[in-house]
Amino acid sequence: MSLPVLYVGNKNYSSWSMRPWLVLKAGGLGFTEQLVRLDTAETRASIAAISPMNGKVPALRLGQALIWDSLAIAEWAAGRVPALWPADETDRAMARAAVAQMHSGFAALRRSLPMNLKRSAPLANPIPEDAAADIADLEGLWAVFRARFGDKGPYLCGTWSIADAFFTPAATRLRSYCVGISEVSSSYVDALLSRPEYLEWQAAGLGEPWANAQTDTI
Ligand SMILES: N[C@@H](CCC(=O)N[C@@H](CS)C(=O)NCC(=O)O)C(=O)O
Repeated sequence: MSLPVLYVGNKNYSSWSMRPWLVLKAGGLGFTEQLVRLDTAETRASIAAISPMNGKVPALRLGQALIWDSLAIAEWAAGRVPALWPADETDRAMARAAVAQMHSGFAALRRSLPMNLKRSAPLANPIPEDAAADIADLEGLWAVFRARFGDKGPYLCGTWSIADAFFTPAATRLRSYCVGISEVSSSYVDALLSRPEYLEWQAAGLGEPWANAQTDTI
């Protein structure tokens, strides 16, 4: 069978695309990728042709089948490479809870501080209250995990897992918008953003010529 195809959005801006891409890379799973440009007049039609279920990227094509959600793609990868989740049953359930929270929550953080790898400046206005509350929750979550797993390594549950893939775009936001964070959060952000897989994604994102005026000027 031919290699899976991962459809992703612009690497500078598409946080949901980055997550499964990091998981597939970290799991050593072979895939080809196809970039669909976001925010153009053709985007809607291009994505609908690829992923009609939700009209969004990422999506993973497996022969005749399509997986159209970042977490489902990560779970498919973990079916092949179980080490993408922590080995211990309780640790794994905790990691899944953290991923579920990231996948369904932190909406204000995502809305007010959109991913933009090229940015290195605070928001023009103070961080809105709801986004600041999300950042406090995020830091609280990270602190609990780092206190519990700190002796096992620098990632959320010690060794790198799908949970780290899900928090990497959040880490880029804290860095891009120069958000003041705790020492614990800061070391975790550094660990995530110095991974070779992330650096490969970042280099591609920084090299993209496309701009999103709305995101770039907040
Ligand atoms: N729940 C989806 C969210 C995917 C999503 O929102 N993708 C954005 C890009 S990051 C998208 O495709 N937007 C379509 C558009 O902007 O036209 C997932 O986890 O994969």
